[in-house]
Parts: sequence; structure tokens; C-alpha cells
Amino acid sequence: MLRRAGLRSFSTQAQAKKTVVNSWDEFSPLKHIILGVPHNGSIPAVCPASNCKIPHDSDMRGIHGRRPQHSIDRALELREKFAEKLRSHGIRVDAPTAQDYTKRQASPMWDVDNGFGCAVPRDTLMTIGNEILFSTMSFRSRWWEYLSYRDLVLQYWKEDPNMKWEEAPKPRLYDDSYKPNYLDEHDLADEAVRLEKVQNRDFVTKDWHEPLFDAADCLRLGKDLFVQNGFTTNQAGINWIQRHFPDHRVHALDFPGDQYPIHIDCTLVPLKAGLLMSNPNRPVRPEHKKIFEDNGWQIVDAPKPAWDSPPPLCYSSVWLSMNTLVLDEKHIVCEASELPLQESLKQLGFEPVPVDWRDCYAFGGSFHCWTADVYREGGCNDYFPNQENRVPIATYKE
Ligand code: DAV
Repeated sequence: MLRRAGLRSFSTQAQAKKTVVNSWDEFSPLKHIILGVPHNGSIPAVCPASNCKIPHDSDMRGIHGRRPQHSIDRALELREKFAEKLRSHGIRVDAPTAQDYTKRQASPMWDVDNGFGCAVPRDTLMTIGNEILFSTMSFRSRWWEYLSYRDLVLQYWKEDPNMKWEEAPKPRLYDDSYKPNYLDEHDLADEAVRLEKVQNRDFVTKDWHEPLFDAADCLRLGKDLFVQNGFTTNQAGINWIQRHFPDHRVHALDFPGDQYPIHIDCTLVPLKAGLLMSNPNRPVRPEHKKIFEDNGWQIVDAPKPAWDSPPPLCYSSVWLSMNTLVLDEKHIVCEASELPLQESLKQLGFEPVPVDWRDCYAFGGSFHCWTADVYREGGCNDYFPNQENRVPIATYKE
């Protein structure tokens, strides 16, 4: 059964003004956003893709099911404060509909003991212009998560006659969508083995069994989409995105230094037109750097995170420090404790907006993960007119 999360507090804003769906990049002035909710947040039951993402020494290993109530209550408290902060910047904030993720999640082909949550819409859907596209997802525990956004998207679709509502083909996620024994227990604990595999673009998801992508692997920079190939997004997924958006230029990126490559938003993060922040442990490959250089984009290294380890029951890395939300050309939301990042942003001419968020990380990430754009000002700019050194995306070969 679906349950509207905190209907009274969340829906007033959503009904205040008619929706227009429009967002082409990650940094134009933000006016309307979906902010996830922590209700029923669960430690996902393991499937082949999620198993490889959870670090071997994580306190999440070997457990699954509903997260402790105190952590859900705390996340809700922080979420409300953040929503207020966003509203104070003139941004409309909507909430998804919580489902019971603590229940068994099944398809005719497989089942897992429980799901994940709807705290992090960035993984599930992306807005490209006037279109909201739902990704396939690649963890079995997250297969049904799209239903949490149906109420909102149906509302947007009714209110905005130009809005396009699209859903990528739901994947089968059979066992043979994944490489069998990609990392055994021994290899999982071996950093050198993991790094060698990602260096060779050898990921747990098979490349052409069926298209797979999480929306958070896609970096939107106007006419160009940069999509990370890794555990959650395969080459067929990237090829599918290119065919779906024929007027865009899709580029595939992968980052050899990322031992658990899911989602691009702790790895390469745009701060404004012409400026990206890069994770120094996961540098951009030289052949991928060219298109940025050819078009006058600057890539700066992110500073070391303030923390040495993630908070309890969190499978994301400490590089959630970089998982910021750009509100406009001046303001960037940062975790309050990430002082090195705030200092770097100040030096780059931004005004960091510190928000207390670390206790929300366990639910799937920081500010960028917890949100999904509905409206940013502006249109589809061509930031990369020089495509001379474009690396073509892979195509299927027999
Ligand atoms: O560095 O653990 C997490 C991304 C979550 N959306 C990381 C990436």
C-alpha cells in the first residue's frame, strides 16, 4: 500500500503553483526540486550489483532490513530544516510518496527480502529539458522505487502540457545480467584486485545483456550528457540514453581510481558553466579530459574530505563531501562539517550554504543524491561546440 509521507507538511508547496518541467544542467538557477524522504528507509537486501558496492569492511555487510527508527527520525528532522532553507532561497520543494520498503520485493524472476527507500530521487529519475526520464536501476532492491514518484510525476504531467514523461525499459535483472562471481569474498577485500578490474573497465553488470543505468550516473551539461560506465550503468544503458536523446551528444566516462563505481556525483561535479570539481582519487582519464580542455572547461581537484570514514550504516564513501547542490551561480549547499570544501568554494568565488546533513548520508547520499531537479532557469546551451576529440560511445557488436 502506498502512503503519502507527511501529507500535510509536504504537499502545500506542491499545490501552490502550477508546474513547469525544465532543467538542462546542474547549475542554472534552481526553482523547483524533489527532495527525498527517509520514511521506511531500509538497508537493502543484497543482490549481485549491490554486493559489490558495499565495502568489505562496512558495518552494513551481512545485515538488511529497516533502518533504526532513531536514524529515520533524525533524518526527517534534518530534511525539514533543509527544505525550509531551500524555500528561503525561493525554491519549491516536493516530496515523493513513501512505500513499505521493509517488505519483500519480487518480480517473477527473483525476490529479495526488502527494498531501499525513496530518500535519493537522483538515482531514479532525471530531468532533461521538459522531460522526466525514469532510469532502469540495477539493484533488485530498488526495482520498484519508481512508484514512489508516480504521484508527483502524474501531477506534473497534468499541470504542464509540454512535459514529457518517459520510462526506460524496466530490466529483467536475471542472474545473467551480472557477471557470475565478479568478486568473491577474498577479492572483495583486495583493493588491488578491485582497482585492476575497474582500470580494465570490468564491472559487475554485463555490458550488453540489457540496458542498465541509474540516473545519478548522468551529468547534464546542456547539449552534452556525460554518463559514467560502472557497476550501475552499463554500455547498453549509455547507448540507450544516446538513442533516446538524439539531439544530445552522449559521452561515456569511467574513473579507474573508483573502487566501487556507482554514480558520478562524488567523482566529477560541475560547479558552474566552465568549471568542474574532480575527485583527486578518481581522476578523469586523459583521453576523456580533452573535450573539457578543448572547450575551455577548468577541472579543479576537490579538497580532502573532513572525515576519515562514513557515518554508521552508510555504504557511500567519505567523498559525499563533494555531493553538493548548486542553487545558482553563487550559492552551493555543502555539508556543515565539510570546512575544507567550503574554503575551496569560497576561493573559487562561491558562497557556500552550510547545512547539517551527515546523519542523512546513510539513506543513500548527500544533497545531490537526495534531490532531483524539476525546474532550473534557462535553456539547452551548447557548452562543447568543439567535438574534435570526442570519444565515441560503444555500440553493440555480435
Ligand atoms: O563515492 O560512494 C556514492 C554516490 C551515491 N549516489 C561514493 C559514491
